[in-house]
Amino acid sequence: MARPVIGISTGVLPFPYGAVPEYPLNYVPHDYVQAVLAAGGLPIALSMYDPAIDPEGVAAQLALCDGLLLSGGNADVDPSTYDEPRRPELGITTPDRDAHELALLAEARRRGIPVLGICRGIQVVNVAYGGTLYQDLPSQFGQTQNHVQTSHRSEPHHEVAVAEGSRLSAMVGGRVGVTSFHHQAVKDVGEGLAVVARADDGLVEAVEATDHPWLLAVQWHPEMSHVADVPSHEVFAAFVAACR
Ligand SMILES: [Mn+2]
Repeated sequence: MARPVIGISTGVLPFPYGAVPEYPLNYVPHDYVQAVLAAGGLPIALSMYDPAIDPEGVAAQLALCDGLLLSGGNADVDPSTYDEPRRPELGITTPDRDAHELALLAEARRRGIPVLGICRGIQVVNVAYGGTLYQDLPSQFGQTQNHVQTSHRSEPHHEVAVAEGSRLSAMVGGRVGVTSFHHQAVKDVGEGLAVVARADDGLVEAVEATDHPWLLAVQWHPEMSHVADVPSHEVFAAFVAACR
């Protein structure tokens, strides 16, 4: 059976490239590629660009895909996307990437194809549904639970409680350990999204859409832990199965 094609959103990262300092690369963390392959999908990178250059190009990119994976990344979501002023603790932002991912998500919703959002992916999903974000958890939410682990990325760091009867609970069960590498998170939940997992400090860690056939977004990184951690693999397996 042919593998469903999974379009992965991309970012831009200044990288030392040979003798060239800060050479901007359009990148996908390789963990996503490997996790999609391990789950039976065929990954393709969706090069980010300012959709204003070619508004119809975003739909043409997504026309190649059976599902959309909104990936995590180095840059924060720009607060202009949810009409809030920047706080000093905000990190770097990439407005072209925000616009590209919001346009990809709008097209995926129009087509009704499965969407998996990861880390900044859940933040993009929430903004698209009219929600807001914590720009910086330590200064705005507190640190009862540390959400930036120093242990290896493949090791789950904190637990989340998963809503009974949710799609996510069929993949990972009622309580599961997750990785955590974020200083932003969902604040006000967008209309049309159901919270399906929270950390013990109350922070939103996963949402599902109520107006879309298959849309799950998680604040953690199942792609980082998918090799040894069965629940992480199950998230990708369920997503790729939905894309068939
Ligand atoms: Mn977390």
